[in-house]
Amino acid sequence: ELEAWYLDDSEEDQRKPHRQNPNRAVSLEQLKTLGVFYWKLNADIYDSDPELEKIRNDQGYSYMDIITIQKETLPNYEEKLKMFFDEHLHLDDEIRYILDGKAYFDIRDKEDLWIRIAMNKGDMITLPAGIYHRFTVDESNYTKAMRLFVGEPVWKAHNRPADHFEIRQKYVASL
Ligand code: KMT
Ligand code: NI
Repeated sequence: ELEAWYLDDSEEDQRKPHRQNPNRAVSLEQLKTLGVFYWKLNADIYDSDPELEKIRNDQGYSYMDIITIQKETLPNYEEKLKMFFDEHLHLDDEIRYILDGKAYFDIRDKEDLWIRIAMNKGDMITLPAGIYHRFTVDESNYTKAMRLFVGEPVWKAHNRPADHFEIRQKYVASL
């Protein structure tokens, strides 16, 4: 089961959990109302998993690649982490499947508050086009993730403010 919570407002290391005290948990139901969808898969068999195949077919996730986010293997690691943690949106859904390690996705709720989603091995989510979000590794500084996309991938991130995009207005109207 996926775990999510409202972030505290400390400026400390982004890789820390940043839970409030007491913790304010966010349910999968709440995430669904924001357009976030979740699957739990067996990451040990990702390259021959019929469940993953079915999701990819049903959702049209034709493209996939694998990114390993760690200092040793990702060129310009610190710079990229900083980029990923800048609040942004995309014009398409962001679909990520954690194959190993851990990571956090932060998303904005309807009141513009930050929700942190803890992603562990086997967790797959889609963030809807137009939602403001950001990404970080946790204190283990390591995650291996599959990136999926409908058709040819567009990685372009539009940093906030990006409210003029039609997809943003469509997303806000859907809430
Ligand atoms: C994004 O756009 O937020 C990302 O691509 C995050 C890093 S991929 C696990
Ligand atoms: Ni993104």
